[in-house]
Amino acid sequence: MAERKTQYCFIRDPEFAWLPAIKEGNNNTHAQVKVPQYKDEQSIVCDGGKTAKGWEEDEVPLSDYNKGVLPMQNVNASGDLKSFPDMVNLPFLHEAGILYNLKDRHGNGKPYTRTGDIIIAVNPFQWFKEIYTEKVRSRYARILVWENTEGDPRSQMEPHVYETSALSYKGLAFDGGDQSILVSGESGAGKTETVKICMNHIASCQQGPRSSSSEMSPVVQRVLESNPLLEAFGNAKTVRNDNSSRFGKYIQLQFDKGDKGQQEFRSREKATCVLAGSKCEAYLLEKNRVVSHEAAERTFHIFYQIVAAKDKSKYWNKLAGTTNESFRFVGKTDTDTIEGMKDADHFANTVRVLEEIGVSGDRLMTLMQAIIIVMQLGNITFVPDSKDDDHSVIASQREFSDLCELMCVPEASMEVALTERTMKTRNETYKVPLNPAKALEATESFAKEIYGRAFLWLVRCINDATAAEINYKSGTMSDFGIIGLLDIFGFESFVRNRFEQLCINYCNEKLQQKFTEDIFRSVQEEYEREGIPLDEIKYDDNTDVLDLIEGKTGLLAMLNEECVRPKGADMAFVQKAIAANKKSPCLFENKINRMGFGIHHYAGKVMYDAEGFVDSNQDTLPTDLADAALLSSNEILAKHMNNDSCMNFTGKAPSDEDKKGAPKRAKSNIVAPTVWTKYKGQLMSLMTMLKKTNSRYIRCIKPNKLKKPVIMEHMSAIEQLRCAGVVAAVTLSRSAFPNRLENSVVRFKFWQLWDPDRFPSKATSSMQPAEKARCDCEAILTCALKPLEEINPKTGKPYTIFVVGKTRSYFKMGALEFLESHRSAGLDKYAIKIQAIARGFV
Ligand code: AD9
Ligand code: MG
Repeated sequence: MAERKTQYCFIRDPEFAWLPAIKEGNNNTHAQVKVPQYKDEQSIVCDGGKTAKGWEEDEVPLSDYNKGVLPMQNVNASGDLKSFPDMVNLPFLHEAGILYNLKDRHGNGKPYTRTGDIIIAVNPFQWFKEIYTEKVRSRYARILVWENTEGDPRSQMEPHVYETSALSYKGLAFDGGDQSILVSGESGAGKTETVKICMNHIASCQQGPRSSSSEMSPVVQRVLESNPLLEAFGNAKTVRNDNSSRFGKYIQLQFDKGDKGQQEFRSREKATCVLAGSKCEAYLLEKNRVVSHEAAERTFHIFYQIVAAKDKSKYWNKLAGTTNESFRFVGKTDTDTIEGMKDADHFANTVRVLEEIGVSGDRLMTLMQAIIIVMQLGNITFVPDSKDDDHSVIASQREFSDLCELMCVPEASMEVALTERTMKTRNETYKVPLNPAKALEATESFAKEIYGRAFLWLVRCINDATAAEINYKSGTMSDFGIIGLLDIFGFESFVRNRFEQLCINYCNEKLQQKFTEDIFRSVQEEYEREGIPLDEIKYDDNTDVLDLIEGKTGLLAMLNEECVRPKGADMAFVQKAIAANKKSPCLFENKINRMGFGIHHYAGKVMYDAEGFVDSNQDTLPTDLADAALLSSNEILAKHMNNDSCMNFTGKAPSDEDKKGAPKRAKSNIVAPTVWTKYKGQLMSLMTMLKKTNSRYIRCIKPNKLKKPVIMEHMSAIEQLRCAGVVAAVTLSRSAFPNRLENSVVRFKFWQLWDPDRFPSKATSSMQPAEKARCDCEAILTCALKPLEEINPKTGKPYTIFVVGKTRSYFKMGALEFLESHRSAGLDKYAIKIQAIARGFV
């Protein structure tokens, strides 16, 4: 019988990243490749050329094989692509294989896919209620937490984020160590929803297999309800997501693990690992959104909620009759409904939950009035003084009087604070006037600061109401464990990237470093389990980029240095940073824009525009405004404005000694740590916390920008997989042996390439089936891959082409392709099957 020459493959495409194709007529230099003509997104299905007229032919040089053509092996007899719930089982685990596997599952209503221990969650943009039912929830908890099963029970279950939550709970309850779930992805990919799904599940896991969530304890309820509250104040509608979190958060669920002295809780029957509270840490609230947002977007939800509230005049009588347009910072919006609920109804819910966590009466008034003060600040306008253009006067007198009344601050003090700036040098203190533009800038930074403080105040209130530490310290709780859930902005690369993007990407580099270390560890563990030598694995880490950012002469140090110079400038920062990091392979100059620079991040190149870096990094409130705030009767303004902005990153206020030694800046006389210093401190403590936990990863993918079901945009999906480190993880786990197959599959597929007389198997009848399969594979592969054998001149021994582990066989590049191409020579697939059955291999 003639040798079968048709092979399925993926070919690179500029528009669709990879397209399924058929490779035919293999000669030694070129392959004839058929690709589908119709590049219509919806019509691309791997139909193995079933509709022949839809395919065109192309000559592809075989030298391109590794660049432009990738093997596709998971095709069934009718030419359809077979998808795998766990991508570890994909024989060829490359970018194209991952893409089409996810696409196929996404198209078939399966949002979750596994790659080893990582869950990839493709946002379905439609709620599949049936996969989140009580029954499904308790099934995952029962099988993964409570039942004693042999082997990995996940192999029998559809991948789900419930397995991540269940395994985390199990890890904490039975193995004892703290756990974490790190969720990442771009805006709108589904991070926040995923965290909520996991939190709900964890809260129900503890109740054991038999109880139902209708008996939810008040602690659990409070912990779960703190989510919508944070969303009211920290989320906003953006073009990418109607309910976009404009801050990062790390929620630590705290569990009472029972008596420390007794280890009994580790046994399933007596497990007492009960959710006792939670604590939340917030990162990088997007304060700029308070003062401006794109026309198609909105500011934070709470502003619309207050304006829409039926009883708004309760919080300030002058709100009566106002609309969104009455406030410059709020303005026109094309929607009054978020996640299917009207702003007014959201407000009623916000107030209900606030009251539940103890923010009621005067405290509720304090919070709402702080928000209204922010809104009112946006209505203050300035004009030049008729006598001097450099001075400004308040133009919106009535609005201003209302503001002062609301703040309970004398008008005269407030006016001076908004229109003048106090400067201090070593020997004297003097005031300089602000022109209208500068006065407006000061007003806006005041508004941003008040909002930021109100948000942190709220986070503190939530923590006070939900944290279990108080019980712990008071002795009612003796051992205390944690499952942390991280919902943090993914890697960002826009047309124009600013200081905020650098902060976000720095955070992602830190997390990537941990991710790589964890993946490396899991690969090590797999190899150990399979009995394979470890010296084969090599991987690239991102130490170079982290050095460039946080090293001694790195960007962070250079920017901070520039911020304490009297005339710190963005341009000087760029030039110094470039000069100090000439040797860094990750930094590059922007030849066109001297204010620009580029960084080779792990996820790709990003060009930054340093304009505004020095200012953004300072973000300190002028003393005049901080002092005016102290006069206010509103607690958020009076107590929480000044002291926190002077916190250094260890959390302590700087000592007088610190202040003396710190360089003075003419622009502002507050010596405060920069935004970056504080942020770095926060990240360092986050990383320290995470390092003490056993981390699991969920990578969220946004399949399309239209936020529509079913559609998968290839280019963007691949980009996200790369940014999420999925491709890197796969590359790392497959660096030594790119392809793998289960031993039983190897034996079934390739036995006909075996000459048992020349290469006898060491299997004996007394062996267990797995051991037998292993021995057979050893013999089959030694025989079948003989033609590829090459001698290493240094050792005189053959190079390794394959290794047979306890359950899987691992192949070097090209070996599996070789086996596949020789597999069916001389036999058709039915004959193979019949003979395999006859030999007892199936
Ligand atoms: V952002 O960085 O905060 O802008 P997230 O948090 O990644 O973003 P979010 O969780 O808010 O995205 O999800 C965006 C939208 O996708 C939600 O409002 C839902 O409409 C939709 N979504 C997310 N996850 C699911 C899901 N598992 N099933 C159905 C989902 N829809
Ligand atoms: Mg979110």
